[in-house]
Amino acid sequence: MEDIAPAISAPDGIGENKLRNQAVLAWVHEVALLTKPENIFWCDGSERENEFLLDQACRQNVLIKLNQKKVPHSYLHRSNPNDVARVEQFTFICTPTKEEAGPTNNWSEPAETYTKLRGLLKSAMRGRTMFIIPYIMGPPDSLLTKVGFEITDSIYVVLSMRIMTRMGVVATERLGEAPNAEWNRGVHSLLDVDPARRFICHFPQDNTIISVGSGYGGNVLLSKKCLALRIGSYLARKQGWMAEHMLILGVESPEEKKHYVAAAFPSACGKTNFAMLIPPMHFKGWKVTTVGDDIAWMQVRDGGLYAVNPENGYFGVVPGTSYKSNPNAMKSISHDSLYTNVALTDDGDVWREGKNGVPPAHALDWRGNDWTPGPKEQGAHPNSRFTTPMRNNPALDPDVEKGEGVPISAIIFGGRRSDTIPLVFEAFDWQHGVYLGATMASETTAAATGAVGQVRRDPMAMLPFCGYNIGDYFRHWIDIGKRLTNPPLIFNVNWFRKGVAGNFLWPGFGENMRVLEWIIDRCEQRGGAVKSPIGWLPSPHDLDLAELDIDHKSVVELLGIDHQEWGRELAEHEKFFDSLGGVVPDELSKQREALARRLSS
Ligand code: GTP
Ligand code: SPV
Ligand code: MN
Repeated sequence: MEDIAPAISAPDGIGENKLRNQAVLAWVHEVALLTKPENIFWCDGSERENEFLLDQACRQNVLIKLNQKKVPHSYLHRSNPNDVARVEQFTFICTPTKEEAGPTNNWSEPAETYTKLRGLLKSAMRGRTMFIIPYIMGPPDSLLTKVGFEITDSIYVVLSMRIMTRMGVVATERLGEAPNAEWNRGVHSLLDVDPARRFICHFPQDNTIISVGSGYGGNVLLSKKCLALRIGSYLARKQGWMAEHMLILGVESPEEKKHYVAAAFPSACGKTNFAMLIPPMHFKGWKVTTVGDDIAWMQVRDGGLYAVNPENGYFGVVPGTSYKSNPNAMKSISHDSLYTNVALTDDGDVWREGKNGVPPAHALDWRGNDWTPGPKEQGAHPNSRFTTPMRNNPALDPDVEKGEGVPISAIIFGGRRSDTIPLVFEAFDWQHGVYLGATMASETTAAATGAVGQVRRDPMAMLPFCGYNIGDYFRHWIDIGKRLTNPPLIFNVNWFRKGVAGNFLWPGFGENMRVLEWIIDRCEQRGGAVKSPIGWLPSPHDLDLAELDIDHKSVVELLGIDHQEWGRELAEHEKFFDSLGGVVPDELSKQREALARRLSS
């Protein structure tokens, strides 16, 4: 598949500049002088523009049109096989000092890095079209909403950004002409898609992102991890709000009492699935709605925490998504969606591992090679993704556009842990909750390049996404807690605990409603729990397990605390804090000591 498409000539009325902000115009001019594109295409976000670009992308083999009867208005993209996931080792935070980036980030000196990137970008868009994408992150009427511009030479990026953000005129109008308005500068070029020239660089002080050498989602849809999380978290601390790697869901009881919950799970650990949960039959009258599936921007108001989803679409994991596991996602991606790196059936449909039904006898795999089902090669890449507008989601929350956000009753941390961590438990208070987040760990997944299945500490699921010193980030969490007179309760969950046979003990997906109900009960001060050394734990009868096919022994195992495992866990917490070289706030070290005392008493 061609990564790099030749320049596009647009018909009249498409791709023309209508922007009047001189600061943006000057920056675009400067980037054009450096990258020397064949032409410049200003995106307005219109339907006509989208149709034109989709058609061009198909002509250039950047997209393959799928069977329009099976998946209407949907397309397949194949990225370069060397470029299928986020690249944490090539991701940099370029603050004036290394200390500002902190112990968990790759740091690179700003002036040197700009020089290096300018060298790589020199004439990089020769013969190509330079697209300018104006976009906003957040509902149009939110105070938290940010304006961004992404310059890119990838038509796939343009088409994806149109789904993932509110793009076009809405952004240029919001920005206006003020020379000192706050807006994010994003520059992306595919270059030659060579891992040796792949760098994702953030300059928080300049509100600037430069990404080169990749065409894969998380590296190039600069609105998402780069702006909404890395630059976002930096701005959030400075401006007194929070930018978190969290889903946001609404949960309504049969009595029509509604709560909102935000949950931070690391990449490919279940956020999209939890955000789209459909309660099992037994939970008649309960309803779960999605506000967001990946990112939450939150602010303190009247002593409570309020969240908005800055995004406009979902960039979700395809493998494992089926009518059994996630019907809302299946309905969402049944039309008007982009698929990246899945298998293509002979009749123009998409296929991937974990889809219901029998695999096709023959297909083209994610690389475009002939493929037949078997144990050897997977048809879809494990990190294959869908890009779909949130408005496709049948369970979309009605308040998703509400600028003031939705009130958060509970925050949940969770990871992929085969052992040690119980199905669910509750922190004693905010600071203990911050400790749970700061010490959480998860087995690595295919969402980033590198080894899969290794337990690593991933504080608040933000290890790859915190745009500044993690010690200051922990401090920010503690400080936010001090401003909350009505703080959300904090919980920890683990859907992935395994039995001795190596099987998941918990059925997960829709059945996670049983855990969610307990969490809501706790928020309403009626759920039962026992005090344990690690926090408030439900006993088996505190969870509603009616009509669930699970044996009592598994439930006891799921909720159990193994002192030997916790001894090791505690040692890992200490090792992790020590590895951060003294930046951890005292409050959290004290939490660790208190945990140690509780475990040994
Ligand atoms: P990112 O988009 O990378 O941030 O991922 P995410 O956190 O949104 O994860 P997602 O919901 O896409 O799930 C990732 C993988 O975990 C998929 O293959 C799911 O099928 C699987 N998964 C999600 N929820 C559960 C669960 O409750 N139990 C089990 N066993 N697997 C789950
Ligand atoms: C993640 O890895 O957490 C994702 C996918 O949500 S990406 O946008 O590629 O980062
Ligand atoms: Mn994510």
